[in-house]
Amino acid sequence: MAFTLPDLPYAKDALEPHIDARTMEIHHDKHHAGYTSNLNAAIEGTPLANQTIEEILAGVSGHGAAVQNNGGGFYNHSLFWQIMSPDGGGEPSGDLADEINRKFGSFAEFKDAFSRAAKTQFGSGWAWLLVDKSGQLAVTNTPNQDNPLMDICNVKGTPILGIDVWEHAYYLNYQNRRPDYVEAFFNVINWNEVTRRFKAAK
Ligand code: MN3
Repeated sequence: MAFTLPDLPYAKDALEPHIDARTMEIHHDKHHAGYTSNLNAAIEGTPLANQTIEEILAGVSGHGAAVQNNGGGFYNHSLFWQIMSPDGGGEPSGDLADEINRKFGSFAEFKDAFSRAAKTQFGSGWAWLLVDKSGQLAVTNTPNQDNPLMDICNVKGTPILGIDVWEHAYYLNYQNRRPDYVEAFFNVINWNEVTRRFKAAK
């Protein structure tokens, strides 16, 4: 069973001025489409073709670089589009807000930790907020298209929020100013979707 490139859940210009339409177009239609088709090519005719993407990533250490890079790229971008929204920004409420305050001290301290993880990831990669194996919130970063679902990741768990810090995610609008992109990202975070993923992961 082949994986399918998901549609963007909003128009390509919906996240402007924070993320520009041209970046969204190339990012979704070229990069994410490429990861999806390359993943399908890598698993075709293998036992992995009958697994979910989560199952594939959980055993990724045994599947080779093509599955690791493209499987991660397929999953990460599918999550990324969902956890952004033109109606996003602000702060979470309810149980997720309580858990963030308990774990990080305050929303501001969480934002600092997540932003630091995004800004200090050397080269291409992602920063994550995840629910770890003990049910605790954690922040981490990963190189390339790795993510916390992978058995090779140091901090394992279920990602509920992620930011793509590959240059293809921001270079047209922000050039080398990754910190400005990270700051702008907070204006489009879909906390309703992050909360849904938090509850599902607990
Ligand atoms: Mn990307």
